[in-house]
Amino acid sequence: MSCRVTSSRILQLSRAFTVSLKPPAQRRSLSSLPLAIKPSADEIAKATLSWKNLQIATRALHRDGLVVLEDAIETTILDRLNSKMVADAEILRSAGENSPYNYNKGNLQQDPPLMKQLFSPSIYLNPLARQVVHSVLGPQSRLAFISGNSAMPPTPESPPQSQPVHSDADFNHPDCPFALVVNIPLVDMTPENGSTEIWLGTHSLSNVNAQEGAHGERASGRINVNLLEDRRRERPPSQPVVKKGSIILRDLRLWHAGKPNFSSDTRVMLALIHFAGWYQ
Ligand SMILES: O=C(O)CCC(=O)C(=O)O
Ligand SMILES: [Fe+2]
Repeated sequence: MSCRVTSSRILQLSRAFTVSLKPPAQRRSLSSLPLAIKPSADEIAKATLSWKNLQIATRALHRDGLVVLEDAIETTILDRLNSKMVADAEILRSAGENSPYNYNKGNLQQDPPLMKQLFSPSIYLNPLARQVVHSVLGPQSRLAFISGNSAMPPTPESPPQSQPVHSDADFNHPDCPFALVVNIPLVDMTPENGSTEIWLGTHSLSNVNAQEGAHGERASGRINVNLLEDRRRERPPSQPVVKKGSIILRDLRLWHAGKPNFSSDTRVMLALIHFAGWYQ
């Protein structure tokens, strides 16, 4: 049996490419806010994104380095985990200089407790997130890092407690998607409570030579300020509002920064890092 590429197939393919081959002038007007997908009731019931939404998510990750899936996790389980992690955060913070903080004491690196009562596959093995991860990183990608970031109040008005803009890929890495962070906020995230600042599209600019601070140092992966100013003119950063129940998928290379929490409640966000099967 022969396999023929028909002319209508060629037309379909060429249409698909026309969409992605935009001239640079059009690219400059891209939004600073992330693309958000709201799966339908049918997609949620079947625990499967439609091909259309999977395509939208995959393309957003390649173009922006980040995409949001809204209403993807039932919130009761998030609330229970949040109560425990907010209490744990206070204990971690009380260790002061010995607490596991990133850049500033108000930004804790905090692992979720892997207790049976607080475990849910919809968090750690979410089928919609896995579908997108597999689409971008390949089917044998693996979850290799389970942790979280807690933005702790109170924040002094001055100096502001922003993290330096950085890439979590603070080591030599391939120039293609090789790792995705699945971020799961346990509460609504807003600029008031320290929604992460994101610099869409910077994943493809990522290069360890443009960073300051070596891998393993507390303040590693900082992006050179001249590069930041150039990028700000082209596509400025944003601090999006992300509703509880959402899943954020972020290319590990993307520039971002933890921001001050001006609310009175700790903001916990899980960070589950997936690597391509072929990566090291
Ligand atoms: O907490 C956040 O919003 C981001 C924290 C972060 O990027 C980090 O600690 O590496
Ligand atoms: Fe980070």
